[in-house]
Amino acid sequence: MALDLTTDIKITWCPGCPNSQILVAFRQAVEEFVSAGTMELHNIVAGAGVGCHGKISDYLEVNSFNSLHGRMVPSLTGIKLANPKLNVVGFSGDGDSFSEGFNHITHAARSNSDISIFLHNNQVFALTTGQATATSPKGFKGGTMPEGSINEPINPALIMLTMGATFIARTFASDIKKTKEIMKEAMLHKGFAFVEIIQPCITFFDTREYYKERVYWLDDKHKKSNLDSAFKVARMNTADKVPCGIIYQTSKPTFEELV
Ligand SMILES: Cc1ncc(C[n+]2csc(CCOP(=O)(O)OP(=O)(O)O)c2C)c(N)n1
Ligand SMILES: [Mg+2]
Repeated sequence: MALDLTTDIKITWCPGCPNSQILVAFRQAVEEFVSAGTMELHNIVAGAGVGCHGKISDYLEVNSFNSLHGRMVPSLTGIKLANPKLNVVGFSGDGDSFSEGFNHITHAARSNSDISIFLHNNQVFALTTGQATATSPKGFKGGTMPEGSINEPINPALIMLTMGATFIARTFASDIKKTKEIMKEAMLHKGFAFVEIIQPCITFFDTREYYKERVYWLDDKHKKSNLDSAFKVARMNTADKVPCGIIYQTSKPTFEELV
């Protein structure tokens, strides 16, 4: 019988929210791993932060939990350390990990903890109705910044590269197949895997057209093991084009192996 990862809980995301596409991509990734015998369902743990993205744990029939806002990453590193057999993934938000919990994600990347983080980057605090986060563009107008954000945005992929993450990718939620494939690569990677998922917030910051025009997929010409090329690509999302795909991948001992 096909694996059913749906739950009875009513989905309360706005109709059309790309969070649903991320949910489908992850369910498909897990279904494929389990049916191929690559992973056992009871060995998968999915943590979630606080925000619209965090509701994903309610809609997944896998071992899952909600952390405190910004504190999901250290919970995951603890889980992985306690039971290294587990495949540990976390769904986070740009507010959750790049405003509130910034110290946790950077240090987990630095120590190469063997977990995967899927960042729902909608460039806004969505659940609390549209304030600017650390990834909102300069000039972004929201409840707390009616005259426009005065700060330059943080570039998550670039930060992760700088901090030493060993797998860094960017994907666009509307491409479910590519998102699923990248999630699978991240979960198979040994070490800290970071996936930035561009997830336009259709209610408070609708960037669907903006990204549709700019997203392109890296091809074989991009050497993902080359750090200089990775830096070049990671920086490019402030320009007219937004490169997606696996930006960087390397191998080094994990936190769990070293402690
Ligand atoms: C410690 C703490 N600070 C603030 C909040 C209020 N809060 C709840 S959700 C949220 C926004 C989350 O934004 P993000 O992580 O980007 O998730 P999104 O809703 O955009 O998916 C905030 C600020 C909280 N619950 N806990
Ligand atoms: Mg957000």
